Amino acid sequence: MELPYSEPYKIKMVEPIYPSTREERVKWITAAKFNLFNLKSNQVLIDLLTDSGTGAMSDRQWAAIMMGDESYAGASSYYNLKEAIKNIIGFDYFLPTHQGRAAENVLFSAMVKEGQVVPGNSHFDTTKGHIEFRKAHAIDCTIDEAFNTTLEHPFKGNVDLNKLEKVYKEYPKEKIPFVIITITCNSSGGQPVSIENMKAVSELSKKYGIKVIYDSARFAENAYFIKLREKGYENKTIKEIVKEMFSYADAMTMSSKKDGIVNIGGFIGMRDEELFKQASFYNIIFEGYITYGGMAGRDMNALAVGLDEATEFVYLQSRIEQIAYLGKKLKDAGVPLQQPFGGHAIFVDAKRFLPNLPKEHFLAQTLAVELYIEAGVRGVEIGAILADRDPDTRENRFPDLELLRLAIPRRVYTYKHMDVVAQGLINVFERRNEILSGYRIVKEAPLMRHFTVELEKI
Ligand code: PM9
Repeated sequence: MELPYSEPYKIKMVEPIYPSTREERVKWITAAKFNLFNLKSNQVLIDLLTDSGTGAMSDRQWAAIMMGDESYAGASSYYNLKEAIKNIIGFDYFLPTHQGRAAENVLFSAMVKEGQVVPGNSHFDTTKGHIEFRKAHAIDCTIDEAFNTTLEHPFKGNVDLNKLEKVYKEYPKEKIPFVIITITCNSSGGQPVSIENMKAVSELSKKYGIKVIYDSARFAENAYFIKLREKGYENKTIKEIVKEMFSYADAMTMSSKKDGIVNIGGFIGMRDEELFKQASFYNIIFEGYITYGGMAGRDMNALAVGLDEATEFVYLQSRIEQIAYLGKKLKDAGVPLQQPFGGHAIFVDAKRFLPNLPKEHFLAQTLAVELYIEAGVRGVEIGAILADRDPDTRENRFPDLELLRLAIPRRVYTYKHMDVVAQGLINVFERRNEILSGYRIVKEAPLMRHFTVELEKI
């Protein structure tokens, strides 16, 4: 009989977590105005709020930290990272930033102007925020299949080429600074984009003279799905697939807190020297000198190692299989999920979970609060609160997908933790008919309201 695989690491350091009672959790979440971002971390048993910056670094990464060069200019850590980006991703030019949205801020300052449109596949909220902050508009061109959570499709992150070409025909090229492809596509459920689709977007965009940018936070997970699902890639290494993926892009933004397996950091990768020069100007204003851009030398060193580790098959297999284990347990119990399972998270379909509640009750948020009260598990809403208001009409936007995301930090939790998460959500599912109302907003910020929103029970 074939042996099962196991995690390709053993644990050297642990951090205690504490259980709490249901009564304590009700008190804490009420004081937090039903916004899970307002909870203290010690009020949470299993924290699936995000997989961003929450991973466990390896001994190689900690060793690299000790070798960090903190010189203001020209640090060896910068050159280590530059070399890793060139070798793994393939871009000649790069700028470090303190995290992903900072990379967006710098690059978009150089590229996006008021009145422009930026097509893409379900732009992430910070990406959309940085587009709308510049009084430009994000246009969603994701394939329709992504919005039917019951449909099995190998690449639900794909861009619909007809939708994209419609944008290219409707607007002059001066109005479209670039198309942005998010790999994997977080907002549609951690779903991958195929190489075929990346290539087709690149060819179409070349025809219309439009640049292609990747939002690359989970690029390695995307490559893993390509290896498993796309014909012709089964025998290629993850690193070979990554190189090909990026060969179809002109530039990239990166939140290194995800597939860089570091706690903080980001960068912009570029092919074109002229764009690098323009972006460097904004990097110096917003982030720091071009050879550190908001990152400590030690963190750049850890990131160089993290990029290498994240693009190894055995690491990706253990990560993505753990998520699938959680997904399968929930699916077997009938919990409605986005399928196939995502690369970094399980996305629970709150519309199908709570079909009797009106959308104005913020279904995914309601579910997130219920799961926290049930089991001390913190997930995050990817739904109408996150979708924010329309910048023109200021009306609430109710997206097609109303999801509760359970994002799994890298190399942090065990299969036993997954059992607790699954049972907690299954318990909520079994009493779902007793959930008769959700929440209304009492206070919100003008942009990216989900971080600080205050709610009350309806
Ligand atoms: N994503 C996430 O949890 C962290 C912020 S919301 C709790 O999924 C993509 C695809 C992301 C992303 C962050 C960013 C921004 C850009 N693109 O958080 O600024 O998923 O490093 O990256 C989060 P930073």
